[in-house]
Amino acid sequence: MKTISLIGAPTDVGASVKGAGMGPDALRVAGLVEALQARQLRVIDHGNLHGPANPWQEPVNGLRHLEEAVAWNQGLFDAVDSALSQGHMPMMMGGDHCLAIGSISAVAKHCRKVGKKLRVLWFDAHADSNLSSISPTGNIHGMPVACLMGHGPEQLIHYAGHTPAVKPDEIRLIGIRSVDEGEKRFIHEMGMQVYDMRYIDEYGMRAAMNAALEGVDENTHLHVSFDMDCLDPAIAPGVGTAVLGGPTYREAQLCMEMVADTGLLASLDVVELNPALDIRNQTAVLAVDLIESLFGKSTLVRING
Ligand code: HAR
Ligand code: MN
Ligand code: MN
Ligand code: MN
Repeated sequence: MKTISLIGAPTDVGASVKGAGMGPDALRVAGLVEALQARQLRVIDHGNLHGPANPWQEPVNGLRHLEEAVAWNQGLFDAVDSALSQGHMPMMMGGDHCLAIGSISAVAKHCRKVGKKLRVLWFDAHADSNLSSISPTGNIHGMPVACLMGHGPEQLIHYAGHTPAVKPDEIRLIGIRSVDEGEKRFIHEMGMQVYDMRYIDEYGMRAAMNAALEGVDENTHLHVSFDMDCLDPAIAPGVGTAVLGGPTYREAQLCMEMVADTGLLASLDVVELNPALDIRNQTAVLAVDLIESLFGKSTLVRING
């Protein structure tokens, strides 16, 4: 029986909209633990990590709340590292997306140790590939992809023990539709593979997911980093930085189902859920619904494929 380690990281230090810190509890209220148990998974809810409060300051040298982001990511790195070394599947409940730095750094360390290939599927409206020198906001939740690829402040790029934690060909960005000019240059320089909304409009979600999953095999550790603002705000209003034109309910379900079909999911982040902006917890309920699909709950009527 698979064991899921739920790790709550209740902070919004990486954002400039308040409220993502309430995400972990909103997921619990929406029935996350029960839903996973119903999928025949053993669940250990480790509760919420502790870390510094949000000091609510302006950016310094292009970075807002660096010290606080470093502390939260260290705590999360340690928690995910410990879950993986016990053979559990870590599920990080954010919190804002800067937390993926600690979470995925621990996953990258684990992959190197056990000799697995890493593939990160990054579902997001944003590219999260900013640098302090080009970010329009200084918000660190706009920078985790760059940090994981070794481009970021010293304190955020060495958790894994090898830098970069993630190589450009180990990550795929999916659902992207809000990219800053500097990020576009960075993405091209890195040679990252991006399945943006224009790609999804033209070729469909099935083609995008097939392309994003190309090359994964039994020796791949598949990590999903799911930013709730990836989804169209019509179905997911409870996020701090909503962008029109995201995947529909069915397109999102298809993504989850195609990941489930690989049988390779090995770690997960669910981030940027902002209960303060939600309507009767519907975005958290949707997150739980999508997570069920990620773990194999299917609407398929076909029997034996
Ligand atoms: N690109 C913008 C910035 O860097 C907006 C980033 C918003 N990020 C998230 N995470 N919500 O994806 O500030
Ligand atoms: Mn994000
Ligand atoms: Mn986003
Ligand atoms: Mn260094």
